[in-house]
Amino acid sequence: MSEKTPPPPGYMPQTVETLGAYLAAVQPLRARLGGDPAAWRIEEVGDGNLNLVFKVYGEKEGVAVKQALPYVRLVGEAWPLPLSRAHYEHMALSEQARLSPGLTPEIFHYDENQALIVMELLEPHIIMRRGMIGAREYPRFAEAISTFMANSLYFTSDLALTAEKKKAMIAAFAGNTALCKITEDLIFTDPYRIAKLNRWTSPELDTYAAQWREDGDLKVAVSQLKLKFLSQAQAMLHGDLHTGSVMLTETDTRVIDPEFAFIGPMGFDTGAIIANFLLSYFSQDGHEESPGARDAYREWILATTEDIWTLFDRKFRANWIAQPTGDAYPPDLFQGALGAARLAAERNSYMQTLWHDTVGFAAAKMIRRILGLAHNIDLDWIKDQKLRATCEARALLLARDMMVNPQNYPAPAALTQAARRMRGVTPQLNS
Ligand code: SR1
Ligand code: MG
Repeated sequence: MSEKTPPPPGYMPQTVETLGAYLAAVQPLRARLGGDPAAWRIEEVGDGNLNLVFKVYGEKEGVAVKQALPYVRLVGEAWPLPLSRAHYEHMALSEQARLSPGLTPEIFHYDENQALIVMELLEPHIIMRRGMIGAREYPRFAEAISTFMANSLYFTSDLALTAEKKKAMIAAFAGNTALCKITEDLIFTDPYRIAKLNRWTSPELDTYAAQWREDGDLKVAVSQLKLKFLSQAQAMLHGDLHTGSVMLTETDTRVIDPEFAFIGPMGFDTGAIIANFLLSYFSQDGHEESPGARDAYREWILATTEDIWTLFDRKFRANWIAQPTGDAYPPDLFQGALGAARLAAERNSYMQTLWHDTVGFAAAKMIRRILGLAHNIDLDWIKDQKLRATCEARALLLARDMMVNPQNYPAPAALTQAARRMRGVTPQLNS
């Protein structure tokens, strides 16, 4: 848990009663919203774990407002959390917007002292996780998220940046330690030990939770991933790239909420999105109207999982080939046909390593959503507890194998095939 640092003088958490006056005092926002501020409609809609989120509707336009609280909203004031996360979010959002235009919300206003960002109101977009619970297909998503990841990861890596710029970026994000610590604890540590905040579907999954705490191979594997997370400053990460951090329609995708941004291993971001697709896949049994009713949707999820990686891989390599501007792999060392062939082979090896990291980090993210503090509504909303535990146990079993035996998953098709097989398994549950 973070030390309690007092909020800066003047910091005030907004409410639906106070926000109108705040926004009306910022002339460009007042003009954007339009009309009489007293008539603006304001709703608090935050359903995430950390912050306040408001929708504000003026006579002309609407805006979204996100404000950090000095504590973790999910847990309360007993868990202080620095407001500086809004600073890192703003910095990451600005960089992501530059690298992937049109794939993030536009920022209209940032107030560092209030830890408050005013941005584009995304409507009729919805949170992707909710759309997937409702079996909605998003035919453009793989294209959009692969572009977002290929650009934000490639162009902030040593493949694209000079060492000087890369080190400046590491320094700029180095202070986001409290948010990194949440990840270090909640994803890489707590699910594998007795921790006060852990929870799982009990008693059905009690034996799994106990086995996961006793599993030496798994604890070594997750510790290796944690070490990568702690030490591998590969690129600027979103840091929390799950389907709750995406708002979209069938034709427009936006990535939101990069407050966990820092310079870390790329597979942590690519793994996050794959993990959440696999969790959605396993959860569909708990949401379908009758057995088999969502077979086609399940196949859409798996096909899209494969597309996400395939498109990402293609775009990342294309960036590398077109713009090898970084200090890594200096073009001078790879001249001529022989040099080009060596570099091409090295690119293959780099992407294979990144895929294996993706599989490992995806596994860690699946396990934390089932045995740790913060769960996903994809699974939590399954009312039939036994059915929920069945879906969760399948995800746990696949995740364990992904983490301990990544060589079983040389390509995305091997992963999706394993998911299909695992769905056919009837797990043992406690009663
Ligand atoms: C205490 S914060 C729990 C989780 O919420 C965020 O979305 C991150 O995933 C974090 O791990
Ligand atoms: Mg978030």
